[in-house]
Amino acid sequence: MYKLYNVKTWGSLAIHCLLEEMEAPYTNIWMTPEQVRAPAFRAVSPLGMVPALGLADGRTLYESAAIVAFLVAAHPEKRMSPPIGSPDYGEFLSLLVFMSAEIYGAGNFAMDAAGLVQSETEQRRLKTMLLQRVDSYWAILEKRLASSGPWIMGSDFSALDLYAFMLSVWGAPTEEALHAKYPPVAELANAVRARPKLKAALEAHGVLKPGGYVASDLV
Ligand SMILES: N[C@@H](CCC(=O)N[C@@H](CS)C(=O)NCC(=O)O)C(=O)O
Repeated sequence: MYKLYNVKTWGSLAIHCLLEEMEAPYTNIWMTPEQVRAPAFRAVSPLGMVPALGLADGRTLYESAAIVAFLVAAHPEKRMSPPIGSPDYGEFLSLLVFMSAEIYGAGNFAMDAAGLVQSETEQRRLKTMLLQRVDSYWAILEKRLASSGPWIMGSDFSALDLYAFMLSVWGAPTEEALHAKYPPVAELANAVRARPKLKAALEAHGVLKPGGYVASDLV
């Protein structure tokens, strides 16, 4: 039985959806931002971040890309990735790490501009540059979806689509603006929202419809 450390609309959203799609047994531990930031949580997740996934043997995994790569490999029969070790799986990993390290990473830095540079002018400039970078990364995903969609791995739905969906929910300046700019991303998000197994989780996160995520800092 897994243990998912989960905060509404945060980085645990994709893992929550993946566990639901796989019908994997797990205990859902809803946390508040304050609980995540409390020093005690660092014993679970060293950077004090979600997602974190407790394993049956007492260990805990952190870093969203690692958790996705682990879950799809631990449950290959659920076919949430190409066959492990295949060239397609290599491409799946490239896209997973691209989304987690680059899109998620740059978005996080944009939100934390005040923690990175001092003056407000520099903060605004850094945030603008990082959000432009994130936008250029969406253009890469859009191109892929437009040429070989509807899913990121082509005709096969996979964990990558849940991950991309989560990132799109955080779209800047809004999810709706991201959809308007990149229609294939909107189609992917709509298709993820239509998956019956995800209804309860998406409702619980408040993202069954676009616009459920509010980050005043991202504008
Ligand atoms: N690289 C990490 C990033 C995780 C991350 O940034 N999580 C955010 C929520 S989306 C968090 O827990 N932040 C802690 C905080 O805001 O105090 C991953 O991919 O799992």
